[in-house]
Amino acid sequence: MLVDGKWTKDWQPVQATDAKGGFVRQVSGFRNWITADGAPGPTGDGGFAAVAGRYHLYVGYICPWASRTLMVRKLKHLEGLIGVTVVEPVLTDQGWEFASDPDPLNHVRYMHEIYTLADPRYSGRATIPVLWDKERATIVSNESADIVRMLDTAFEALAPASLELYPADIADAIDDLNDWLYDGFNNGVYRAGFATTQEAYEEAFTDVFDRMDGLEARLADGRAFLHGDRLTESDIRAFVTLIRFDPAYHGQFKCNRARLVDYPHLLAYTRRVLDVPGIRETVDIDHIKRGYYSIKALNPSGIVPVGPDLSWMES
Ligand SMILES: N[C@@H](CCC(=O)N[C@@H](CS)C(=O)NCC(=O)O)C(=O)O
Repeated sequence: MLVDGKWTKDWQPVQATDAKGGFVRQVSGFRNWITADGAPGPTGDGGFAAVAGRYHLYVGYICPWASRTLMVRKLKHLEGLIGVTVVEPVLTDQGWEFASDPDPLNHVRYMHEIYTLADPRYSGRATIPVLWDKERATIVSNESADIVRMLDTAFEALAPASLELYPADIADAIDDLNDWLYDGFNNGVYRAGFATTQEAYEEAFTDVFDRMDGLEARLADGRAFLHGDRLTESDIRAFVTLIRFDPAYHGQFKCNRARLVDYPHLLAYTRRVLDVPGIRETVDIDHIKRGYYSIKALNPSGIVPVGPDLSWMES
C-alpha cells in the first residue's frame, strides 16, 4: 500500500483485521462525482461534468467491485464515452500491474502509480476500480458504489438509456437490499476468506449462507429480478458475487456449505443476468480463478483448480 505517496513493502493482500480477527475493508479515499453539468455530487468537489471521452475506468475482472462498474458501463451504453484499462489478475508485490507495460493512457506500470499521479502524498491501498479524469489528471472516485450511481445518472443526455438502475419509486427498497447484500454477502465472502480466527470465519460463513438462502427464497415466487421485472443496482450487487461463487469463493474463501448450482432459483437467476446483453463480456472466469488462487497467503502453491464444471454458463 501507499504511505505518504511511497509504496511500502509492509503490505498484505489480506488487508486489516479487527480485534476478533475479522476482515476490515478500507474506506475509499476519492469520493467526487461526475454529474451532468459538473455541479458537486453528494460528496467531494464539483467540476467533473459528463463529457464524452473525458473519463477512463481502471478495473480488473477478478474484482467484484470493479466488475459492477463495468456492468453499468455496458448496461448504460457508455462504451464509446468511457474507456477501460484492465489490470492483470495476479496481485504482485507492487499491487495491481498493467498487462501492457506501461499503461497506454498514463504510461505507468502499476496501479499505485495512478494514485500518486492524482495525489503525490496519497496514503492507502491502491484499489480497483478507479475512475480517472483525463482532463484534470486526477481520480474522480475509487468507490464503486458511487461510480455505479454516477454512471447510471450523469450521462443521460449523451447516451439516453431506457434502463434506470436506481428508480425513485423503489429507491428505499434498493437501499435496504443493498445494505443486506453488502456486509453479509459481497463483503461476507471476503470476511470468510480473509478471517484470521475460526470465530470470525464462522460468523462470516453463517452470514454468506443466510444471504444465499434468503435470495433463493426471494426468487421462489418466479420474479425475474430481485425487485420484480426491472433489473436494478441490487441485481448488479448480487450477480458479481454469485458469478464468482463456485469458481472462487466456494474453494479459496471456504464458503463450502453449498454451491451456486445447488440453488435452482439462484442458478436460473444468475444465468438470466448473465444473458442480459453486454453482461457476459464483463465476466472472465479464467481471470477470476487465476486472480483469487494467486493470493499467496491463502494458497501458497498458487495452484489453480481445474474445476468446477461451469458448462451452465454457456450461452
Ligand atoms: N470500496 C472499494 C473496494 C475496492 C477493493 O477493495 N478492491 C480490491 C480488489 S477486489 C483491491 O483493489 N484490493 C487491493 C488492495 O487492497 O490492496 C470499492 O468498492 O470500490
